[in-house]
Amino acid sequence: MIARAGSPPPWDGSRDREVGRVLPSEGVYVRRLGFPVLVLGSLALAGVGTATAAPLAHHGDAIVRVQASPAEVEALGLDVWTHGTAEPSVVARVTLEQRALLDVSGLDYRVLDPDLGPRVAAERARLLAAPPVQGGLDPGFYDDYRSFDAVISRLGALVANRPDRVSHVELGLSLQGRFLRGVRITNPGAADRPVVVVQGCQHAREWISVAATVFAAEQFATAAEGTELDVLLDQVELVVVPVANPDGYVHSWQRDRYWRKNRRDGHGVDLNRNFGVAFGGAGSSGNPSSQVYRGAAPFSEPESEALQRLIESRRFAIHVDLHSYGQLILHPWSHTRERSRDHRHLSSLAVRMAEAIAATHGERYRPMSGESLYPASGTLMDWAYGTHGVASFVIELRPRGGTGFVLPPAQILPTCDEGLAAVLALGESHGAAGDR
Ligand code: 0X9
Ligand code: ZN
Repeated sequence: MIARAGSPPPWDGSRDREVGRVLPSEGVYVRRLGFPVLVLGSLALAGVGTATAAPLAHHGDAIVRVQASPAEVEALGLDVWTHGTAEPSVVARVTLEQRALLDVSGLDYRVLDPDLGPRVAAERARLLAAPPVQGGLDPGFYDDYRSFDAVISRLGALVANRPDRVSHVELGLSLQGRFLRGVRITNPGAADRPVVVVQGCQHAREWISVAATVFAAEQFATAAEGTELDVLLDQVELVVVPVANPDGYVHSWQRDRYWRKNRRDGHGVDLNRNFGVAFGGAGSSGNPSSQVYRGAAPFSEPESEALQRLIESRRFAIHVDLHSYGQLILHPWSHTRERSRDHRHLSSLAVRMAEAIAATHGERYRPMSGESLYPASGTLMDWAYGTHGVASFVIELRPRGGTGFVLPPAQILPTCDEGLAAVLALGESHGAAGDR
């Protein structure tokens, strides 16, 4: 589907009932005096995405499994999607032009999906045809993926529904001026409860991480008195930030379903390589066109800086960074093979989360250290743990492989159940152990 000139772009969420702003394009917005101001000439800064540019069809893009290291596959310019856990192989997206490069590279590869085009088109058509989500706490919210504006609206509905328990957390603005917003949820009472932060969507295309974070916030926000979740809210304070990378998320809806980074200068920075522990090390790149481009310096991006400020604002006990895909629970370290000082504790928490997940829908999530999957430097998990002693985890949600980032909507709610089960297991183990 191509956006018609003069009509709202199909992906901006403007058909959703809004509490927040409608962003009619990817232009740079700033909030001054409480209202949004479009900065003229901003489209150049925003890169290729404009309100009227047609979404990329991804026709002819194939998914391949290459018998090689992530670094070798990255060097060919392919978009690495996930990694084999048992064997050194990489699943990557390859365009028709890149396929020729791959053919002459001498690397062994197998085609898993010859053409992503139909899947991308089907998802787009479905979202365009879907009825607009209703306001309030309409349960239909989880029937499909939701735009950035619909997510912001939903957070507003949570606050409106339980103002005694839920309040907004403002972390600042993204590069293009969108809200970096979360919610704080706790029961009235003591002010010094340990804080648990759950955040999603550092990576734009990982849409299920947005649904899962909103769902977790909502289950806690609306928990009835005396339930397990309510009792936990007497003991901890929960901060939930569903979209850590709003500009990338909007770009992924409007223009390129497989966009990963933020929108810095059009090429973007991988936020999860932009943090200040092991910045510049293995599994990150200094090449702006790389999918793991680390940026000019640690915290060069407003989005990572906002998360830094959040984590430094309080004594956080636990951090969960939701991603997709692969069905994995990763604990520190990400950047080095060395065991972390808390390896046994962190890996046992990861195992507990995996067990709690399995108990919901029988799905297996594999616990392991980040590095044993592949090295990644400058990650949020390593920084939160390494600098602030936060028990930090990455959960790679569904699917295990298959459809990759485009997870069928029927799997949204079950995956949300899994994310919540993991958070609950962590929260409870923390309450019970009382060790941080
Ligand atoms: O590479 C990342 O940033 C994360 N995976 S994703 O496929 N969602 O991009 C995981 C980082 C966790 N650390 C390691 N795997 N080392
Ligand atoms: Zn990710």
